[in-house]
Amino acid sequence: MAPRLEEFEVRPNESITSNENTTTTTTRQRNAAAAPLIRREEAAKKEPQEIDLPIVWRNVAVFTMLHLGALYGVYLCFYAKWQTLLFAYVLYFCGGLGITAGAHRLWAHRTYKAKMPLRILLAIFQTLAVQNSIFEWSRDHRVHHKHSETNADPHNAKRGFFFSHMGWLLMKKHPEVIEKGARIPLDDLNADPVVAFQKKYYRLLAILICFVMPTVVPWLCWSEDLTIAYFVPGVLRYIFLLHITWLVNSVAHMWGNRPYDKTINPAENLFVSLGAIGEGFHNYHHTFPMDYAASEFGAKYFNPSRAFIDFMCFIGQAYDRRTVSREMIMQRRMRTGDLAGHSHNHDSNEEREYDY
Ligand code: ST9
Ligand code: ZN
Ligand code: ZN
Repeated sequence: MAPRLEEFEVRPNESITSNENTTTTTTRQRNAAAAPLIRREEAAKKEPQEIDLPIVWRNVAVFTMLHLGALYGVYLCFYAKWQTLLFAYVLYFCGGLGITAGAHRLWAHRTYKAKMPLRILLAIFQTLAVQNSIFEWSRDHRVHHKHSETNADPHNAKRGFFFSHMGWLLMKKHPEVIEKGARIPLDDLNADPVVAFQKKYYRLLAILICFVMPTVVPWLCWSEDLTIAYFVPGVLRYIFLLHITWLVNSVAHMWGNRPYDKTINPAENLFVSLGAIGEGFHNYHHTFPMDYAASEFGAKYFNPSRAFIDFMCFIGQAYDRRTVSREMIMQRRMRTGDLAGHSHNHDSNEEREYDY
């Protein structure tokens, strides 16, 4: 029988994979709660990596074409009107919010609740990013959290930088992704009519919102050349946002500080966060996935996605933001992380007043 959603959710004092009971990694992570920390390098040695899966040449061809198109888009930037460049940036930001505030924090982790108009807006933004439907994105992401850095992780960072960055989209999924993914509760996603509608018409919506609209708007509104409109706010903006998102799976799973949990790969990476509008604080996020801010800090360290959710709360479109108390963060740092630099990082003016 499939587990209930509540069983899948991770509480702050639990290891990310605390429901798992089959892999060496999980045993290690569970032990980490009580025993001295085992080094990540030691754990890596214990995990056999199976990488002999068929390449999907269709995807290789499509991504090659898109990347060539994006390069042409870079060249065309020099000939684009300023309105077109601004429009491309706005689309990048909106698509980013569709991933961070939408697919990630709202649908995959349920860190806050959103009313119907906001859910529709975020679904449009998420479609603009063309990173698979909300349903598929959230399903893969839940599997990623529950089975991080194992064969069941769709973009297992232990299979190397390229695989975790984009290689995982160019080959068949490891059977364990599908097998263990089938046990992940998805009832909430199936029950959301916005998610269901987007899933049903995904291909058509993706073409219209991600490629047709960005091409037609500059052409109609400020008489931009159609080729420039297609390659700059269309293809280049799309590929750029993809790479920024993928950096979270590759760079932020390899390099950075680990103040919250030293036993896991995800790290705090400010460089990634700057592009990923507040999603580079990945050690915090994997330790406390239920926090809507996906970071211990707000405005002090660039986090526009959190500001967007706060604003939506202010205008009554979002509510029930979930977060973690300072006390809990400190306890966890003492148990599995470290307190180095804490006094510098701690922003005493920033209350975590929305602790519920
Ligand atoms: C893209 C996604 O780019 C990017 C996600 C990034 C995530 C980042 C997370 C980081 C945190 C957030 C940070 C945000 C930062 C944002 C910054 C913003 C400024 N569980 O998939 P199929 C089953 S997408 C359970 O075909 P194959 C299921 O029955 C880019 N079951 O597997 C499924 O059927 P269905 C654009 C699962 O054949 C069936 O298996 N998109 C699961 O091995 C077959 O599934 C593309 O390029 C699961 N997890 O093919 C598309 N998975 O779905 C690329 C599968 O009908 N994808 N099943 O239920 C593909 O072509 C294929 O998936 C494949 C694998 C070739 C990769
Ligand atoms: Zn991750
Ligand atoms: Zn996440």
